[in-house]
Formats: sequence, C-alpha cells, structure tokens
Amino acid sequence: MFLKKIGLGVESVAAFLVTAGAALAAQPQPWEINLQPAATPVMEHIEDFHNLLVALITIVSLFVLALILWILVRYNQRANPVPSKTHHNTLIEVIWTVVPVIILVVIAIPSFKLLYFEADMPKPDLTIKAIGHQWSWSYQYPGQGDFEIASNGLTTIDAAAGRAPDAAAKAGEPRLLGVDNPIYVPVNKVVHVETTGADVIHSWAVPAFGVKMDAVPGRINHTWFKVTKEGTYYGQCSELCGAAHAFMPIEVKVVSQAEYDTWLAAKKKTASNTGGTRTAALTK
Ligand SMILES: [Cu+2]
Repeated sequence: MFLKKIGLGVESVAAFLVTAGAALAAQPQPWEINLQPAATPVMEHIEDFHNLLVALITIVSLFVLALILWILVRYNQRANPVPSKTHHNTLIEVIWTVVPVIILVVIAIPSFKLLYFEADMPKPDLTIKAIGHQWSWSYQYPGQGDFEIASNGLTTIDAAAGRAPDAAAKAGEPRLLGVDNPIYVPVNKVVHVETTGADVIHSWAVPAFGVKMDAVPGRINHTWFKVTKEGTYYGQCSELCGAAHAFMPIEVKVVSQAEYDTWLAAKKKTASNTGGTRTAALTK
C-alpha cells in the first residue's frame, strides 16, 4: 500500500513535469524523465522498486541538506565563537549506524523479491530466440515452424550520416527504433526468450517489458515476458557492439492470439532463412 502510494505520487509529479498531453507509448518521448509505462508484471515490479528508491533517496538527500544548512547557520564562526570540544556520543553513534542498516534492509527485501520474480519464469507458452548480429537482430520461433526472420533497422548508419534517406520516416516508424520486419507475440502469454550472439556480445532489451538480456556468442541466455497490453513496443541493442550499435533496434508487435496465428502461418510459408547462412552454426 505504502509503495503504491509513493508510486502514484512520483508518477503524477513526473507526468506534471513532462507534458500534460504525453500519451502512453512504448518508446522514448521528448523530455521524458520517468521510465516508459510498464507493459509486463516484471516491469510493474521494477517501477514499484524504482519509486521506493526515489522516495528513499529524496528523504535521505533532504535530511543531509537540512543538516548541512543547520551546521552552516548554527555553528559558523560568528554564531558559535567558542567551539565545543565534545567528542563521542554513544546515542548518536548508535543511531547513525542502525538507521542506515534499517534503510538497507528496507531496500534489500523488495530487491530480492524482484530478482526472484524475474528469475522465476512461469510455464512458457512459446519460445523465441533472438540472435544479435553486427548489426541487426534475427529471430527464430523454435517448435513453431522452422523459420528465421531478419529484422533490420530502418534508420541506417548511412541515413544518420546524411548519406542515404531514412526509411523510418517513410514507413511511419520512429527514427532509430523502427525495423523492416517486426516480430509478433500474442498478448497475455508467457514468452520465453533465448538470446545469443552471432559475432560479438549484444543485448536484447525492451524497456517497457523490463527485459534486458545479454546475447553472448556460444551461449544461450534466458529471460521472459508476459505483455498485458496489445501494441507496438520498441527496444534497442544495449551492449556496445561496434560502429552501428545504435542501428539495430528491436520492434515487437503484441497482438491477439488469432492475429498471431495468422502472422505465424504467413511467416512459415514466406519467411526464407534470411539470416540462416550467418547463423547456421549456431542453430545446430
Ligand atoms: Cu548489438
């Protein structure tokens, strides 16, 4: 309850500070100072934890500021010409040891709860495999059709340098976030994500899902998400992976089960193994 109250407080202040008309969107907004709206239970927990920390940091900072101001006013040379030679005060020493310990325990409990919640994947409804390449993502849907789709960013490094047109604007997609071939997942389903890298370490991250998992060559990492709202969600590679690191975005369309089934059927027929040759060694 306490958390929820603080959460609401922080969010409404943030909403006021940003803009009155900022719509909910799964992508960064101009002048945004808060986290992107949560689309999964994991991200809701992360938000709660973040709000608790912001409240604690604010209280501690204001308290320290008040102490400093008090010292400046009360104990400056003019106000206090004869300094006290007191040292050691058992009560104060106990307080300044015990109170920080209590604060750390208050932080540790929800922190561990969150870690376990993230690590405890419910029984997955489907698995997707995200493979990071220099510099794009490709995806496989193990057990749901033997296909692989390549997902290339629409804003290229050449477009950003002014050497080529930016296809993102033309496609009605946000700059640096839109891709030519978004992946689809069904709403309210537990999606198990496997990540790996084809060349160097990348990281598959979608902020609204509360998901960020390194994609390491020769390894499979696991994470999961369950999106509760249909929509388009954007993320980016979050491990510095080379010159075009900023140009390998992630776009996930969260749709109804029926729409997902239609997409999957179409992909099974048409998706060529676009990334197949590059990742053949990895998929065996
Ligand atoms: Cu990368």
